Amino acid sequence: MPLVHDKVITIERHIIEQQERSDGATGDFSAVLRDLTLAFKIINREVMRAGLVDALGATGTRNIQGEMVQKLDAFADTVIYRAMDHTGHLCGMASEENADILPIPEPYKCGKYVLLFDPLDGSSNIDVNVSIGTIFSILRRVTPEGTPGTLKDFLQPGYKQIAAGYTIYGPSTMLVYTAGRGVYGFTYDPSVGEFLLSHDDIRIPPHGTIYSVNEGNYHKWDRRMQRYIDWAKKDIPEEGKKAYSLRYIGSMVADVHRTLLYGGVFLYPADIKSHRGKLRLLYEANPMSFVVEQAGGLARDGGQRVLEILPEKLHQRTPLIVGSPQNVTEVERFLKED
Ligand code: AHM
Ligand code: MG
Repeated sequence: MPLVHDKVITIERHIIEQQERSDGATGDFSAVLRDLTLAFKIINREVMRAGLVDALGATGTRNIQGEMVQKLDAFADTVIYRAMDHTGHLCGMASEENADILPIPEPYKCGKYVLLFDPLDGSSNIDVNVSIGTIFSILRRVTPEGTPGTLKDFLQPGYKQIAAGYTIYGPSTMLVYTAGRGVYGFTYDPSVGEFLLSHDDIRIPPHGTIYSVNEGNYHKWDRRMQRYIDWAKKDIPEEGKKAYSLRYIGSMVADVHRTLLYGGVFLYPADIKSHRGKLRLLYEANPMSFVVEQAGGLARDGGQRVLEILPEKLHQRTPLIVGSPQNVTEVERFLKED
């Protein structure tokens, strides 16, 4: 793997360097990120050997969304909780797999932050060996310190996130994060057990020629969304436009990661069956939108900036249009037409 630096930078070193550049940083927040990377390494180990052990397949129970819980989802959910519950930095957690807030157990101290996560996104892809990922979002609490976190601490708009990111378990495992000062990508080197900086200051291309959407939902979409997709597929010589390519993995982490690096747009629109789309605002849309915006992209719900949506419920869903600024603006142009 070619290194972008003349020195080898681990994620730990990078987090510390970022912390030193921010005024008044106490190190608590850096510790949260560092503790999280341990959980990601453990999940990565299980994902990588999932084919060898009896870890694949469903547990037989359904989660809060009514979907079958996969064994690895349950494992990842527990690993993150257990890696973070005793650190003294969090006052609560919330996961896509659990109906309610996950409290910090006695006798551990309640800290300044809350953590929200989707332990294994794209879990329907587990059994067919396709990339999956973990998504996380960190907010500073708004209720008094020292007490257990409440719903108020979690229901904050996305622009309040102080860090967010994802780990993608694919041909190689990568961790991509932002703490509000650019986006950085680290590739996991299993031989030394470290995430090493491989993608410094990621910038999304201003325009791309890939659209990514579950087009099987075409007939359930609003006609304006249908018109955009029809347009995306066309060669329009007088506009100098060539037909865009379609790429859809069905793992948001993988689809958005590709969009971040190659440009283009990822969409999960509302439809006549799901009026608010499919993706969860707090566990999926907000963290991925924060990353993409920090890389110079845009993230909208079809009417407003995703990061400005005021959440009302933990498991709230939102339509999502995220990617290169010019592509997202193109989609919005179609959505505004009659
Ligand atoms: P999950 O969190 O249950 O895995 O669901 C979210 C996933 C996203 O990764 C992906 O973008 C989307 O669901 C795919 O949905 P669909 O199968 O409707 O295209
Ligand atoms: Mg998910």
